[in-house]
Amino acid sequence: MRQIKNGTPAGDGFRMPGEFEHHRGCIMIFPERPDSWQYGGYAARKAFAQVAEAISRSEKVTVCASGAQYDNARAMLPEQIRVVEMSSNDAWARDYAPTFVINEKGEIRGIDWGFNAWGGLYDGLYFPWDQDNRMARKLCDLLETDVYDKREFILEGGSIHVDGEGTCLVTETCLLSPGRNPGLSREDIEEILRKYLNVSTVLWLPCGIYKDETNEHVDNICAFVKPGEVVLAWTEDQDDVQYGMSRACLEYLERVTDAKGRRLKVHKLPLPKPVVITGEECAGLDNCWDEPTRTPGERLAASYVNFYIANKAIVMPGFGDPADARAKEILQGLFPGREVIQIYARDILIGGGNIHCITQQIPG
Ligand code: KQY
Repeated sequence: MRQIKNGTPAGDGFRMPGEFEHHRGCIMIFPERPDSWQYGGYAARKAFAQVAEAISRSEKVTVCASGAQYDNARAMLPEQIRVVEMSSNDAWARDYAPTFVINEKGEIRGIDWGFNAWGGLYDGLYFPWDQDNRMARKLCDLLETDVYDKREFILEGGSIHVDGEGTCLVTETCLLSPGRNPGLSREDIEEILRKYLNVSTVLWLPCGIYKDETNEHVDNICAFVKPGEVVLAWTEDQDDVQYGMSRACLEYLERVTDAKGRRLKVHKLPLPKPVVITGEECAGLDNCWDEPTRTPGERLAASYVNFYIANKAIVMPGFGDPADARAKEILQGLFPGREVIQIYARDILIGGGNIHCITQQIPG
C-alpha cells in the first residue's frame, strides 16, 4: 500500500462514485463497546449480523472484529462473509473506514480522513479514538489499495453524500462544528471536498435530524437515490422540532441546483414517531467518562434515510412503527431493480446511528 501525501484524487483522475453505482464489496465492524451497545453488544451483534447477511446476498462483505469477538463473529456470520481481526474503538464503518474513489480504468484508492470521535475533546462522543483512526489505512492495506493521507482534515463518511456527477451534500451543523476543523472556513472545506471527492458543487443543508449526536450527519436526513434525486426525512407534525428542521432543508433543496445545473427532485420519506430509549435499555449501557451514555426518555435520532444501497438490495431500518411499511414502499418505488430488505434496527439506533452508519461500500 502506498500512502499518497502529495496529489489529490481529482488531480489524479479519481472521483467518489454515488452509492447507487456498482460495488465490489462492503465493510462493517462487529460491535462490542459496552457504553454504546446494551450488554456489551449482545443484541446489536444480532442486528449487525442480519445487516451483513442481507448485504452479502449482493456483494462481498468484510467484517472487522476484535480478538475477543473474532470467534463469535465467525460463528454468527455466514461463510460467504470474510471476518478479519482488527482493533477499533467502536463499530461505525461509515465514519472511519476509507472513503473510496475510482478512476476511469476502475482502479480504486482510499482516502484516510482524520477521525476524532465526532468532535474530539470539544464535543466528541468518546475518548480515545486512536484505533478507529487507524482503520482506514489498515483496510487499504488489507484491500491492497493506495491511500490518500488526509488525516489533518477531520471528516466522517456519514457527513457526506455524493451523486457521482460532481455534487456533494453536507450539513452546516456538522461540517462547520467547532470540534472538527475550527481553523477552516466554509470555503476551505469546500476546496478540500472538491479536490478529494472530485466534485464541483457542495450543497450545504442547514441541519440534520434532531438529537443526532454526530452534529447532524447528512446521511440521516438526506440521500441521493440517483443523480438529480434525493430522499429527505420528513414529518407532517408541526409540533415536532424536526418539522422546522426538515422544512428548512426542503426549502434549501428547492432553491439550489446541482453540479449539472439540475433542480433536485425531492422525495419525502416519512419519519417514525419519536423513538425514545427506555430505562430498561439504559440499564444495559455502561457509563462513558463517568457519565451515563443515555438517560431514560431521551429521544434517539431514528430515520429511514439511514439505509444502505447494495448492488441488488436496499437494506433499510425498521422501528416497529406504523410508518415502517410506507417508508419501505417509497424506497421500493425509487429502487425498482433492488429488493428492499427492512431490518428491525432499534438495537443499532441505541448506539447512535443506523444501517448506513455501520456500513461502507467499496466501489467498482
Ligand atoms: O455515524 C454515526 N451516526 C455514528 C454515531 C456514533 C455515536 C456514538 N455513540
